[in-house]
Amino acid sequence: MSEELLQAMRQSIIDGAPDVARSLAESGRQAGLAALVAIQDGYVPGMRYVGEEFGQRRMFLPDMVAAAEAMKAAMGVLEEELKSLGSERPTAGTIVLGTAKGDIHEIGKTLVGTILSANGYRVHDLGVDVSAEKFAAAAKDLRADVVGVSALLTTTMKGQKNVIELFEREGLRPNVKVIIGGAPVTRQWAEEIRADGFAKDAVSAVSLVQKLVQAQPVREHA
Ligand code: B1M
Repeated sequence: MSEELLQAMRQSIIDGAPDVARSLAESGRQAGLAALVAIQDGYVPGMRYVGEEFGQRRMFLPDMVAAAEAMKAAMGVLEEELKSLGSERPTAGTIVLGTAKGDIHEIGKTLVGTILSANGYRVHDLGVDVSAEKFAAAAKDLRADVVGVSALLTTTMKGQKNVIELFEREGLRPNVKVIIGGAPVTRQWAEEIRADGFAKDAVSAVSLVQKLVQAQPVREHA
């Protein structure tokens, strides 16, 4: 049953069918299918397929837009469950999150934020197309422990580098860890630009943040 459901979820993204995607997410909830399984094994493979087909010019921009709408419809249902996964833990740390300058892909970044919130972190999502200056201002204002920069385009990965370089120039690095992620991002890129860490998906982003926040020195308060 759950294999069939996962397959239907994948297909609803390929078809760009928000109503179907939403109703399957509801069926999954009723059947006790974990939200993360629905996302990772149902909807995301559909997104991956659409991306590959787009790359091969067998699907086009409107298909990607429709797939994203379907994904967002499903996430609307599943986010409630993801948020409730978290316990009543005190805040584990403050995270500023956003997608790099010039990049409007938001689904993966939003998912990372939801899972971090569910794990007790206070997450400030700056949205998409965020400049290095905006990341720096938010990190200072909010006294962030970790700043996360998502990039889905090879051309916008340089926005991640810009954030790190600005943080270095402004002397923010000792107090604020900078992590990066997104489909084209690799460990090698993270090392090259001196990021504090890289996570390949939302679940590994949580363990990375946990490790970094635990290792943070105690801050001096002005
Ligand atoms: Co675009 N797009 N897109 N797109 N899009 C990709 C990324 C692409 C790989 C498709 C392809 O060609 N095969 C390709 C990029 C090629 C490249 O540079 N390597 C591409 C392109 C080319 C473009 C445009 C340039 C197309 C055009 O206009 N001709 C354009 C660019 C717009 C811009 O940003 N300036 C564009 C536009 C769009 C839409 C607007 C139509 C739409 C986004 C809608 C939205 O987000 N509201 C869209 C979509 C949907 C995709 C694909 C199909 C799916 C992305 C997605 O949501 N995946 C994508 C193909 C693909 O990725 N395979 C594609 C699901 C999501 C859950 O996964 O985002 O990878 P992901 O996030 C994961 C991990 O990466 C990780 O955790 C997440 C959850 O597990 N992660 C992090 C993400 N951020 C993290 C941050 C972290 C840690 C982990 O720490 C900070």
